[in-house]
Formats: sequence, structure tokens, C-alpha cells
Amino acid sequence: MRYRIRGKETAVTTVAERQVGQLSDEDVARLDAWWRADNYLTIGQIYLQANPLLRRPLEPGDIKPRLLGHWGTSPGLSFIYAHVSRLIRLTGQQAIYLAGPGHGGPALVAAGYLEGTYSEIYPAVSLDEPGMLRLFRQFSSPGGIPSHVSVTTPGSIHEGGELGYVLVHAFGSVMDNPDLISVAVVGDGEAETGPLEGSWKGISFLNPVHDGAVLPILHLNGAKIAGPTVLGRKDPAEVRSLLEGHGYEVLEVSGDDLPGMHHRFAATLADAWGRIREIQRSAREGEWDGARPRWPMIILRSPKGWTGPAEVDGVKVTGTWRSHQVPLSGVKENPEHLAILERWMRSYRPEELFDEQGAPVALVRELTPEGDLRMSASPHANGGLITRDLDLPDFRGYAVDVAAPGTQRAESTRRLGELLRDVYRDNPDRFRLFCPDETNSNRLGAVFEVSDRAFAERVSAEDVAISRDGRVMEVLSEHNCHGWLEGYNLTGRHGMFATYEAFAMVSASQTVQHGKWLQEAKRLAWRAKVPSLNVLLTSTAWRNDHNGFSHQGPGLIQVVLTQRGDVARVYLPPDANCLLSVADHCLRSRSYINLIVIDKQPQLQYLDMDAAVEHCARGAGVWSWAGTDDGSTDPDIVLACAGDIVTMETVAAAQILRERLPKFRVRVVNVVDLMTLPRRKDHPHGMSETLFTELFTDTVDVVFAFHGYPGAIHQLVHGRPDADRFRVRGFVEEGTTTTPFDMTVRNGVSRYHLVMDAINNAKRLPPGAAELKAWCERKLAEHQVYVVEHLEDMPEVRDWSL
Ligand SMILES: Cc1ncc(C[n+]2csc(CCOP(=O)(O)OP(=O)(O)O)c2C)c(N)n1
Repeated sequence: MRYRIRGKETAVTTVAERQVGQLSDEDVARLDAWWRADNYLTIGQIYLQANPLLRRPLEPGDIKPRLLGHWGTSPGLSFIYAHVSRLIRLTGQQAIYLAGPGHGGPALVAAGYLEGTYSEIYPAVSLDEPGMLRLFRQFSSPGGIPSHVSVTTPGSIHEGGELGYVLVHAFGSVMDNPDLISVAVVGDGEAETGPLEGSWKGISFLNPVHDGAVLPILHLNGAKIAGPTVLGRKDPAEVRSLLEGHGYEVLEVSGDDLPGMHHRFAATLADAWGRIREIQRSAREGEWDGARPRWPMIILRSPKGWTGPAEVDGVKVTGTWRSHQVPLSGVKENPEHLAILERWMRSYRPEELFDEQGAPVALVRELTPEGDLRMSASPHANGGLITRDLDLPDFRGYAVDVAAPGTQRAESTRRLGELLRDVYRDNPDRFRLFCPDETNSNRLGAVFEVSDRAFAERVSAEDVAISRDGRVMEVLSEHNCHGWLEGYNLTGRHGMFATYEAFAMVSASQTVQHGKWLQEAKRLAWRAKVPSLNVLLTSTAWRNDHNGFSHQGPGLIQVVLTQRGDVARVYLPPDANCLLSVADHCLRSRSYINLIVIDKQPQLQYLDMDAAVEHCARGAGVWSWAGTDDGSTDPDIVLACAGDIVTMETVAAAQILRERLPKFRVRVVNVVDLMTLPRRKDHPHGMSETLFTELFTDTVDVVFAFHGYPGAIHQLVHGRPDADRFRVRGFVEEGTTTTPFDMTVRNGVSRYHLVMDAINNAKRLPPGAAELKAWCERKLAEHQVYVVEHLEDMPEVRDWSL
């Protein structure tokens, strides 16, 4: 095997590499036995509810009533697994396995079972005949396990249900994880997805010194559910150039002949592993010239449904899309299909693989690595076990001095950037910021004082704060950012994904899928809690000065608040000190999705640090300094707000009412933690009935100014006393490139709209209310004329403060 080291071609073959690459007859026998055992268990899971070891001929009653699962991808997944296990056994390499086509779940469940991990975690699924039967019966069945490589599968950090994310998870898992190799099997159907196509670029951000390595294995079995795949039908030379163009050293294995495939795959895997080790060794020993290494990857061309029934009812199955799910249907009713199934299962010779008790025989077990090196038992895949808390500075040290509420402006996210800079500095091995090219734009650029952007491609003289040693992750792909952070979190490390609010919807599906993962993980005692997925949305709908409508979309809030209360949190800090308090809380939390929404522009500051900490701890509170309500009786109206810009409008509206209708009693309530609004039985953060009444009363009308879509608040206060009295204003899809205040006007959430709403909804109106309404209407008309003429907001609005 040949490597490029310091520009020279060198032949290096280590002893270990030779061992991995060459198979003796015994090696082939072990690999073949393990693979047969895994395939047998895979088929058993899909089909059988009795007679697991075929001790007697199959009968219709042995067959499950509903045949669910996916066979086609499974033999390829287990073939690779067997070879990687052998490599681990020989070399002690730490590795985890990510199955892109996660629908091959039974193959990975079978692997964990053969490795003994499954029974260690789920003792009822023991390594004997009754345990095997449980393994079969639980698969895809009510009360059992799902058909994918899901949270219940030991060794998994990747479900592979929603296709496209295997490489992003794999790359995230190896960042700051120098000893780990993540083997990532990419389905050729999966390779057609946008996220996957964009994720080959992971190597352009990998550092061979402080990061581990990803070994992508593109599994070209040629078919998807119902047809051919693009890469499967492309000229192989084109596929090769595509991947070489991404910077990979492409190694190929192709065929279905046995044992030839074992020999060729073992040699190729050894080659790939040797190349990875050599890249790492040379970089870690100071011999690296700094150029982006050509990391190896493997293309495996093997038939879909390999070793399954070649034909069924005269139609070709193996090697075609027909083997994707359950290649034999109607087995209970169709004696011919039952006979094919029996022949198929017996072709693996189960009597050679499992002993009298039903446990795997020595030949099968001999492939299994020791203890934690088993991929199904790797602590990397149960990252909460090895996670270390962040060393966090005192967030109070970054506070904005607030002498009086609403009198001075500051860029809140800039303070957060300073906090994150010090988190980077103090946690060089376990914290990263992920951002689609907007760290500076989001005012988080202080992090560059201690870390560059990571970049493994060529750097030129004009580039700033970017180097191969950097650890700030900037790639113009929300999918990569989100997925890398998930992989980083699930292997025990901490981070934050900061993105423009509107484009968080690009990766919203990942947010949803990760929420499902966290939710399921919480049901499993053996899955230790992992650092939370922190998402910071800045550059929000309300202040997208030069961007306009495409950049105005608060949809992710809507997405996250429909997730289950055990995992979802939404915070809308109104100013810098609240942001710092919320961020500190989120960085300490475990196994949540924390959504934080705050704008990056200079904005009014309201609370000093002590008040902010108290306010954020409660999640919502009365801002008595903003209203005219002394708390002795119910106010005439409650002006509530959640979100920075609408909070300013609310405080301004309260001021107008205070000055122009001094007898009108207004209470201002600010909500930071959106999830305090639901009833406690609907969300664990839900505030008590008493507190809700203290803030919102039981009967007074509430004019609620919300950062996002108004329906969200109605959804959240559902079931609260007289929920109909909430009159919510928020973003109603009125957007364009315009002035900041005009955005609030267009969406009907300006201070003038709020004042009119207050007047329209209060049960008791003092004299002068009608005149004030008319004044507001005049102000709005004045605004319309002014902005068109002057191209900016009226000074009384633009420079407004308390
Ligand atoms: C994003 C997404 N779209 C569609 C599907 C439905 N789906 C499940 S499996 C599959 C085909 C996958 O083909 P491939 O990745 O080649 O896997 P394999 O052939 O190895 O089964 C599709 C389209 C999905 N799971 N995820």
C-alpha cells in the first residue's frame, strides 16, 4: 500500500495492517460463521414468532401475522460489521458503526445480540433459545423495538430512519475525539438526498491531530424501495471521480463471490485503516505538511438482499429492489413461500452456529472484540457515560450594567459571544460552536480571539481567523451544522448551533428527529443523558434590514413547541442579561432541545443581572416598572410579551398608556420561558395555576405581543382560565425589506396597535380612550408617509427609550 507523506510516495505496511488484510482459512470460517449467524437472526426477526432454531420444520403458526422490516440492506450491513469487528479485535481500534440505511435495524440488533451486549442491557433477551425467541418476537411488534437502528439499539447514535444524515453524525462524532473511527455506511438511495450529498465535505473540516476519522462506506447495492439508484447506475468511473473530487482516496470492492468477497473486503479495509492511521501518525508526530489529507473511503458493490432467495414466483428478487423489505410475502398462507423461507433460513446452517441451548458457538463468538471495544458496547455511542460537564465561567461577569430599565442599548449576542469565547478557552476538548458562516454576523465573533474557524482546505492571505487548527465550525450548510452538533452531543460533548432564524427551517426536520431520539432515550435507563442540543436563533424576522421576506420566518418555534415537554424548551430572552442567564442554564442542561431566540442588533436593555437571573428562573414575571398596576386589584388590561422586539413595543405601548391615560391600569408581563405558559400537566415547565393567575388574572383581557406566529400562544394557553381573553399579535407573514418599526406595523404588533388593542379589549375605559385611539391611527398614518419619504423610522420611534 502506498501513502503520500511529506509529498513523497512511500510504501508502508504495518504488521497489524498485514494481519487485517490477509485472511487465513480460519479467519474466513469465523467471518462467514458470524455473518451467517447475523443474517439468520435478521430473517428470524422479520418472520418468526416461534421455532427460532428450526428444531422442527416450519409451520404457518411459526410465522408472524404481520411481516415488517427490511431485508435488502441487512446482509451488506452485517458483512461490513463482521469485517470491522475483526479489525477491532486485531488492532484494538476504537470504532462505532453508523448505518445510513437504518432500516437495516435487524442486522444491527443481531450484531449486538451476537456480541452479548444486547443480553447485558436487556437480560430477558438472553443468549439462549428463549432469548432468541424474544429477540424475534419483540422486533417491529407492539411493546417491542422499532425496525430501525434506533435508540434501543446498543451502539447506535444514528437511527437512519430519515435518510441523509449518516455522514453528518459520523463527522460530529469524531470531532475532538482523536482515538475514534466512525464507520459510516451510506446507502446509495440515501446518497441521493440533499443533506447526504452536502456532507461528503466533512473532511474539509477535519483535523488529523485533534479529531478522529470517518470511514465512509458507500454501499452500492443498486436499488432503493422501488427502483434503481443514481449512483448504482452511473458509470463507475463517474462515481469515482465524484468522490475523488470531494478529496477522498476511493477504494472499491465489488462482487458476490464467496469467499472472494471476504478476501477482497478484508484487504481493502486494512488498506483504508492503514491509510487513516498513517495520516494520523504523520500529523501527530509533526510530519504533516498541512495539506488536507486524502482520507480513504470504500465503495462496496454487493447485491441487494445478498444471500436471500434469488427468485420468488419466477421473478428475480436478490440484486433488485424487490428484496428491499420482505422478499417473501404471504408466508403464512402460501406453502410454497413457507418452503422457500425454510430453505433460505436453513442455508445458513443454524445448527453449526448455535449450540444446544441456542447460544452462539465459539466460532461465531471468536469474532467479537473485547468489552467496550465491541461496537455495540462502545461508550462513544452512549456519550452521556463519558461526558464531562463544561468548565463554565460565571456568566454574571459578562453582564451589561443596566442603571434603569429601557434606557440604553447593547448588542445582546455580543455578550454571549464573549461568554462563548471563554467557554472555548476553558474547554478545548469538549465545546464547539456550529454556524453557517455567520458567527461574526451574529455578533459572536469574540470566539475568534481563542479559536479559528476549522478549515482543512487551502487558506489564502485574505482569509481571517481560519486554519486547520481552528475549532469553530462554519460551513454553509444548516444540515451539516445541525448534524455535526448532534453527533458531537451524542458522543458526550457540548455545543451550540447558531443560525439565522428563517434558515433554521432548513434543518427543522433534524431538530424534530433529534427530539424524537432524546425522548426515546429518556425511557431507557442504560442510555445516559447527553449534553443538550442548543440552538440559537438570531438575525430574526423583525430585524432583517437588508434581507427581507425570505429571511423573515419564525417557524422553528412552532416546530419545537409541538415537541414533547420532556425534551423541548423555548426561550425568548428580552435582553443581554437574560440571554446570559438562559445560555448558562442551557449549557448545563442535559438531553433537551433548547431553542433560544434573540436578535443580534443593538437593543434596549431592561434588567440588571440580579433581576434577570430571578426573572429567568421564574420564566415569566410582571414588570411593574413598565406598567401602572400596583397589584392591589386586577388591572384593566394585561399587556404580555415574549421576544425582544415585541417586548420593546409592549413597553413603549405601556408608556403611551401611562402618559396619556394615567387612570387606566396596565400590567406588563414578560415571558422568557415560553413553556411556562401551558398547564403543568401539559409541560413540566408549565407555571402553577396560582402563578398564572397572579400574572394574567383569571378574567382580565390579555393583549399578547409575540415574536412568532400568534397561534403558538393560543396553543400554549389552551386550558388556562378563560383562554379566549388572550388577544395575540405576532408575525403574520407580512415581510419585506423595510425599516425595523415598519415590520412591526405591517404585522400589526407595533406600539400603536397594542395601545388600540388595549383600549378595544378593556372592560373599563377612562375618559380620553377614544381620542388616544384616534391619535394612534394618526401616528400610523404619519409613519407610513415618513418611512417612504425618509427611508428610515420616525426619530421618536427610532430613538425611543424610557
Ligand atoms: C428522507 C427519507 N426519504 C424517504 C425515505 C423512505 N425510504 C426508506 S428506505 C428507502 C430506500 C433507501 O435506499 P438505500 O439508501 O439505497 O438503502 P438500501 O438500498 O441499502 O436499503 C427510502 C426511499 C426515508 N426513509 N427517508
